[in-house]
Amino acid sequence: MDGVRRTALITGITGQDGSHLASLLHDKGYRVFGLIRGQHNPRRADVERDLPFVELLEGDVTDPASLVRAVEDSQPDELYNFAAISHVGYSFKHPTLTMEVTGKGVLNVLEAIRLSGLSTKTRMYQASTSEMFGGVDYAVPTTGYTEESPFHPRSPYGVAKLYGHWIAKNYRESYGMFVVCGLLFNHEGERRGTEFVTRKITRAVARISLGLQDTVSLGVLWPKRDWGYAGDYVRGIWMMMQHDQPDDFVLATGTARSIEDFLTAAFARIGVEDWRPYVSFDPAQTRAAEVDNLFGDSSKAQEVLGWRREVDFDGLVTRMVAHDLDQQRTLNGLASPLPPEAHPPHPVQT
Ligand code: G4F
Repeated sequence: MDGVRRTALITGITGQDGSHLASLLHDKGYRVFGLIRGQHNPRRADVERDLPFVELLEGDVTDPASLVRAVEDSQPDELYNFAAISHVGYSFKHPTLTMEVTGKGVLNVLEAIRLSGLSTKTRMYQASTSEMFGGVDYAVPTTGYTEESPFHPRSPYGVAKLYGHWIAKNYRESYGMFVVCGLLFNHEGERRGTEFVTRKITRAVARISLGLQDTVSLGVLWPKRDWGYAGDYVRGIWMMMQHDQPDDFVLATGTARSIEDFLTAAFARIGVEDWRPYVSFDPAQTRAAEVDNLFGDSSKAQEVLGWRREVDFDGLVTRMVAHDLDQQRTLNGLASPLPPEAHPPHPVQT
């Protein structure tokens, strides 16, 4: 830091990326504000407990006036827009709400910066996503999707994110605003919500191992995703915002693995070779359209920003299962037989 304390405003502070980024920015000496929704948000207490240094401002990305107030009150040097309905399956059930929050919410954030007269001061990060690439086979490059690949979203979530991506780029081009778009492939970890498949699996594996649960119900197991560690990706996001030019960057590992692969790796951590007896099919977890195969090429972020991931797939699965074993033991009053080396260090790496 240059001696002047920088200020950041994070929307989506209750989510995985908001949480990781708040920790990272706090460690770097930032003053951190978080936008929190609703009068009685049950997750407010979690943020106050886990991230006590975050100054909470009430507001909602669907409420433009509340955004203007939050931006004026915090005067951020950097604004990170993570607020979204981020569950792809949920977006099929609530497509209109998804467009309001995940799509139009981006426009509201951009306008709040502009109307507050902070277009030249505030840098903005827009959380774009690999879901925008979607699933057309002919478009899958052999080395993975890049910043130049065509988009073909396959869900209301993906379509809403694509609107957010283009309106962010439009404000960059039209008004010269410093708006960065990160095209992040799936990123997981101990702070991931249990509604997403990786954490649903690692939590279930821990509970099955401890005799707290017999099976886990999942949707289709063949889709492939490019799974990285959220702490690494949030560090990449911060690096994008420190670059001298606003730009688009892919963050990915470059390797696609199926949900079956993830199950094999997770169950292996508790000594189970054949996971099939523990997994049942739940049609409610399937989607009206599926994305078959997503993997990205992060060469640009590596070359331009010097970004590297530190946690590989095996390391990711190990730390998630170890964390969930620990957490389930604590929640259920069971003794911990884990040796110290099984406990991963603090998840955020700066
Ligand atoms: O874990 P998922 O829900 O993640 P998905 O759909 O890839 O989206 C995540 O990553 C995106 C980046 O590409 C983000 F933009 C997005 O916000 C989110 O973070 O599902 C992964 C795969 C899908 O193919 C899904 O059909 O797992 C399959 N799946 C199978 N059974 C399941 C389940 N997904 C969930 N959530 N729950 C299941 O029981």
